[in-house]
Amino acid sequence: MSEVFMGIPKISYEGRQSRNPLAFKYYNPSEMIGDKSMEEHLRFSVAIWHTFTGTGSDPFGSATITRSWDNYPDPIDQAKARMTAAFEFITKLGIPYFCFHDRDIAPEGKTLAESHKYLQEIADYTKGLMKGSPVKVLWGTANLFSHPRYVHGAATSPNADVYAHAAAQVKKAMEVTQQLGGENYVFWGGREGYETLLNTNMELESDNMARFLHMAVDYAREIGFKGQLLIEPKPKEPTKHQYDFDVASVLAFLRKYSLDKDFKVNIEANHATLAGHTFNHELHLARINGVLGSVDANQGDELLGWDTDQFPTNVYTTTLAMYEILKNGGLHRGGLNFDAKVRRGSFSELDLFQAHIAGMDAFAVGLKAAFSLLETRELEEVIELRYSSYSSGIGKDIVDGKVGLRALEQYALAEPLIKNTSGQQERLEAILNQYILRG
Ligand code: XLS
Ligand code: NI
Ligand code: NI
Repeated sequence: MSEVFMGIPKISYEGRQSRNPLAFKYYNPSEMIGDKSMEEHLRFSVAIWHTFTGTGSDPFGSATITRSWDNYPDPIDQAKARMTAAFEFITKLGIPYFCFHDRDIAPEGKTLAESHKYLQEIADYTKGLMKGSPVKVLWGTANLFSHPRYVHGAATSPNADVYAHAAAQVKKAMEVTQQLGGENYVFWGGREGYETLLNTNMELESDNMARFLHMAVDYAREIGFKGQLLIEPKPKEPTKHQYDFDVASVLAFLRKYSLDKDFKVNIEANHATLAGHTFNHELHLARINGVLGSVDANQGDELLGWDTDQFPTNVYTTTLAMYEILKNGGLHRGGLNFDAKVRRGSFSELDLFQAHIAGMDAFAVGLKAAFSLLETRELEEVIELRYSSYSSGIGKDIVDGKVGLRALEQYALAEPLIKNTSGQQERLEAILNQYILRG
């Protein structure tokens, strides 16, 4: 195979003074941060769909992006060329993982059997590329939203035939993910939601979704798939109201249907902001509930209300995200998947490299700042002190479950001196800036 990204060398670390657009300024894979290297902490991944199938089209205009690997009349040849290009790209960036949907890597056939056959052929081809390559699969998933059959959803479709088709697609995608050694399998509820309650049986849809996920858990066990199963919350888009709205809704769903032992969440920054939360709010909530599994590393635009899927360059956000991830003891089997697309105007292949470099550098800055913050415990100490009234006296009795309303009333009737202290938000924000800026 001839080189696709001609003239682009393996990207290396040159340090913050570098002006080389094709070098890392902060991401130094082998640099030790505590007892792990940056590479081990960050576990980056390339999203095949955005980076290798994105065309830049939007509701107002057609494609602005043509890729050199898209020039094949035969869709199977094209799929192979795309995967070959992806491996060169991922290797040149020194990224350890990639993520895929079944339909990004292989074309849909005229029948389900044909689709399965195509997917298997590309999976076998990919397996060949993986031999002797350090590139691995972070997660696989099934695209249950693009084809018109999924117009009313997949696992929440009112049409049982569609449900069955979706189940067959998940079965095959899971098998392929396993064959490629995927470390996780993701369920993002593409069109699992509703447009209007006037035509929707939400209770049945929700029960059916749970049945679907139980079948997936059973099948994963049956074939010995050891990867972590993940649900990716998103509040809206494409449907008006997506069922997996945010981490809190997903937790309630998992607990209601006894799926909480089998699933964790894959948190996407832009989905958090669409839900009216910060990225670190969603990571934090997942962490304290033991379900922080993986991350779709992107960012939205504060002025736009949709999933812009931009590359993450905001170091303030990456620092707060890495703070949660470090407190979680890392992402374990998960990683930081760039579910991000270059802007429509950034149509060159060079832009693809620069976008990933920008995202990797932003997370490297975030990692270092967050690590130092945790090492000095400046924020941790403030928080501990703020809640210290629960370490002794009446507070400890509350925490230990020793008192009820009667005992608390008695305590309060004695009118102990109530003395609140400042929350010091501005000082804490300034401290955070100090850690980011000394990078
Ligand atoms: C779309 C989602 C999607 C999932 C994978 O908004 O982010 O890309 O990550 O199906
Ligand atoms: Ni995503
Ligand atoms: Ni998204």
